[in-house]
Amino acid sequence: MITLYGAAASGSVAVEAAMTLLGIRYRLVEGATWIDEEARQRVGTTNPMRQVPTLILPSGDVMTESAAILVWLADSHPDAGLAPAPADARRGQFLRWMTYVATAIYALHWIKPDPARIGAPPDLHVRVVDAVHDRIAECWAIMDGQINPGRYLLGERLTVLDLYVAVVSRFGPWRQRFYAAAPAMAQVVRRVDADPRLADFWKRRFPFAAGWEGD
Ligand SMILES: N[C@@H](CCC(=O)N[C@@H](CS)C(=O)NCC(=O)O)C(=O)O
Repeated sequence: MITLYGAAASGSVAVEAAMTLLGIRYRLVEGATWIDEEARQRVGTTNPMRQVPTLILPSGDVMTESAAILVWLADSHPDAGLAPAPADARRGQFLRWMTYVATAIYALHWIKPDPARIGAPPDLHVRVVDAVHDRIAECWAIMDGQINPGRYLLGERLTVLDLYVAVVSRFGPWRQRFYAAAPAMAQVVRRVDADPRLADFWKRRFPFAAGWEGD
């Protein structure tokens, strides 16, 4: 069985959502790495980046990087249609936006738990986090201006890109700001939030608690 180092309300939730849709059973090692040193140390024994999601495959291979994990899961289960196949005309855009979310947006979150990680003095931490949020909102807006969603981001079928954007857009600067920055994608993430196949899953792993969308 696959072992997943993950955490509620983290990027691992996108991977867990994909495994849920694919009917893949996994053993979860829970730990909020961004606030819990013990959780960082635990996952650090297999992933020196000390981050979730980290997967240990039945072969013993370690798999990290949310975008790569999502693409790999989708490609390993082609009948489920969670990614355009390599020969599909939408494949290029699929890879483009999976990589963009990982690099332009998700990677910035590493700064936020402790802006001293990029050398910012304590009196500037709030300003740094605000600037990170501004940049994330800008990157969502740029993506929104370049993508022409149907029911889902790449057309009429849900792909792992939809799961990825639905989850990462719940992080700061939170959904209200995402809706304003990315009105076209806003409709898609609301559809993914409401997917009946994931209703119980969202409740457990990224609950829509009061105020979850932010101001
Ligand atoms: N490049 C990694 C980033 C993963 C990541 O940033 N995970 C966060 C949780 S959402 C984490 O574990 N942070 C730990 C830390 O900040 O030290 C990926 O795409 O999977």
